Amino acid sequence: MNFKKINKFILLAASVVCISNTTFSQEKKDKGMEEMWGETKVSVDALKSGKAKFFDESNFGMFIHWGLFSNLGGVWDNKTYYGIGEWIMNPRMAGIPVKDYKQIANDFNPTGFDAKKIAQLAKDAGMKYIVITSKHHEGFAMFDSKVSDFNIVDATPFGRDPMHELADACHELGLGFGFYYSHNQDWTAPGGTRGPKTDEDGNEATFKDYFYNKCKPQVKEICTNYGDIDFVWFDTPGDMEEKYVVELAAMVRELQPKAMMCSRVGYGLGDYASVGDMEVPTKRIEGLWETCDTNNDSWSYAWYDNNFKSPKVILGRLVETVARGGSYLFNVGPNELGIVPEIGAEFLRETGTWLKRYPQVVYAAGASPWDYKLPWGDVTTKGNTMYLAVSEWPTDGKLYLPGLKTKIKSAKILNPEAKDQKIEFNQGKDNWVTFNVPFKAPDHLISIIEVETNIINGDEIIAEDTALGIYPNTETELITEFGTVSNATQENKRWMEKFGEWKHANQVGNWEENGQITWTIDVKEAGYYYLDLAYKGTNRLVWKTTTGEGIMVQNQQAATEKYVFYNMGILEFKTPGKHTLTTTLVEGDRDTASLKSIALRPIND
Ligand code: FHN
Repeated sequence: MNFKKINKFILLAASVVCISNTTFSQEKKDKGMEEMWGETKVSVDALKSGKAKFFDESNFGMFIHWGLFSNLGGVWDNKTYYGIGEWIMNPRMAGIPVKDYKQIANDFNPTGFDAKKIAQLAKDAGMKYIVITSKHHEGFAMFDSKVSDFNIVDATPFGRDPMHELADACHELGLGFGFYYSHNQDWTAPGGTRGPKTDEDGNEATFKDYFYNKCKPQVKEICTNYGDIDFVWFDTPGDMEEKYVVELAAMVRELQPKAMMCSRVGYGLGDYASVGDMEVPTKRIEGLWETCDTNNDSWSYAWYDNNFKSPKVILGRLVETVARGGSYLFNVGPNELGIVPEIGAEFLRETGTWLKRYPQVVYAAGASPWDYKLPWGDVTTKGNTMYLAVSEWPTDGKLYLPGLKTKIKSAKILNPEAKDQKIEFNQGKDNWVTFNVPFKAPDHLISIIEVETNIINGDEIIAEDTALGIYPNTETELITEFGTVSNATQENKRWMEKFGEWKHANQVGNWEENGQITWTIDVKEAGYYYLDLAYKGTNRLVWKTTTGEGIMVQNQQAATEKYVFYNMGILEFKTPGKHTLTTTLVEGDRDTASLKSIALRPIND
C-alpha cells in the first residue's frame, strides 16, 4: 500500500453514498441491511503503532461463516430458502420463531469438524489468517460461553469448543486468527437489535440489558480465552448508540491491544475500513482497507449453493483488490458437519498453488499506478517493479499499457518452472508501451510480466490518470466513476439480486434535458470502434454519444430492468491521441434511466 496521502482519518465516502436496487419492484424491500455496515471512517493510529503491518502485508485472509444456521443449510420445514443462509431465521427468509430456532441446537453435531484441516486449507490457499464467526446475528455462540448457555458446548451433542481448536491450529501453522462477533444484532437475546423485546419472564428488555448481560461479557470471553488474537471483526453496528460502541472498543483495545478492529464496530473506531460486502472497488482507495467476499453466493453453507468462484476468478478479484490498495478476505461456509464443501476447497488449493508461483504479486505488494483495472488484467507494484497480472492474454502478440510516464528498463514473463523470458517492448512518445508477447498465454490462470522501471528508491511509478486508454486489440469499458458529469446525478448504488447477495455500481441517473457525462480518453490507434452502452431504465431509451471530433452515434434500444450492454453503433476516431467522449440521454424516462458504463471495441476484421 502507499500511505503517502494518509490523513489522520480516512473516510471512504465513495463506498457508502447510496442505496438502491436493480429491479424496481424490489427497490423498497431491500433497504435496511446495508445501512448497517457502519461508517468506513477509520483511525490510522494502527499503522503508526506498527500493529497494522501483518494485516497490511498479508493481503489475503480466510473468512468463515459457521454457526447453528449451517445445520439447516438453507432448509426450514422442508422448504428451501434462497439467499444468505445465516439469515434463515429472519422474517425476510423463513421467519423461524426464537423457541424453534433454539431447538436446532439439539441435533447440531458437526463431527466432521477438523480445525487442523481447515487451517491447513487456509495455508494451502495462500491465506495468512482466519476470521471466524464466534456469534452471528442469531445469537448462537460457537464457543464455550459462561455468559449464555445458547452455545455449542452447552446446547449441542457436539459439546466441544471448535474456536479453541481452530485458534490452536492457526497458531501451530503460523496463521493469524480472529473473531467475527455480531455486537448489535442478536435475534434470540432479549434486548438485542431485532431480538425479543421481553425476557423469559415477560419483563421488558432493553438494548442496555443485552449489552451488559450478553454482548460485552461475551466479547470479553473471546478476547480473553483464546490467547492473542489478531482481529476483532464486529458487524452491522446500525443505530447502536455511540456510548456502547465506545465502551466495547475500549475493552477490546485493553484486552487485545495488538488486534486489528474492523470499521464495522461503528463510529469510526476501527483500525481499518471494511467496504461493502462482495465489493471489489473500481477505484483506488487510500489507507488501510479490506473487502470481504464469499466463495459462492451465500456466506454460510446452503445445500444448493455450488456456484463456487473458480481459481481464476478468485485470483482476479484478489489481485484487483490489492491493485486498488486493499486486502481480500475470502469466505468459506463449512456445512452441518463442519466440513468445507469440496469444490470450493479444491479451487482454493489451486489458488494457493498459483500464489506459490508468484508470491511477490500479492504479499506486501503495493497498489497499481493506475487508479482502475486495465482491460487485460491488473497491476501491482513493489519498489521500482510492476507486476502485470494478465488474465485476458492478447491473441495478436501485443500487450499495451497506456499513459505510463515512468521509463521502463526491462520486462520479462515470469516462468517459475523454467527460465524467465525476456520480452521486447517499445515505449512511445505518446506514453503507450507495447510489449511483444507470445501468442499463447504462459500461465493457464493469470500470467505475470515483471516490469522493471528506472525510478529510484522512494519515488513512485507514475501513470497518467486523466485520460483512459482505448486499446487497438481489446474492448475498453469506461465506467461512470471516471467521467465528469453535469446536470445528472452520479452515485454509487448497491442492490441485492438474491437476498443478501450484493452488487455494486457507480452510475449516472436523474438525467435533466441537458445532462451529460464526458470521459477524456487516449486512443492508441485511429479507426472504427463499436460503441456499446450498459444501462437500465423503463421505456425504450435513446442515447447519443459524441466525440470531440464531432463524430456521433445516436440510437434507440430496449427498456431493461438490469444493467445490460446494448450495441449502439460505430464511432470513428480520425486521429490517435487524446479525445473526449460525451454521452447524453435523448429520449426515455429520465427518472429511471441509469447509465453504468460504455464500451469501445476496435473493429479489426
Ligand atoms: O448480515 C451480515 C451477513 O450475514 C454477513 O455476515 C456479512 C459479511 O460481511 N455481514 C453482514 C451484512 O453486511
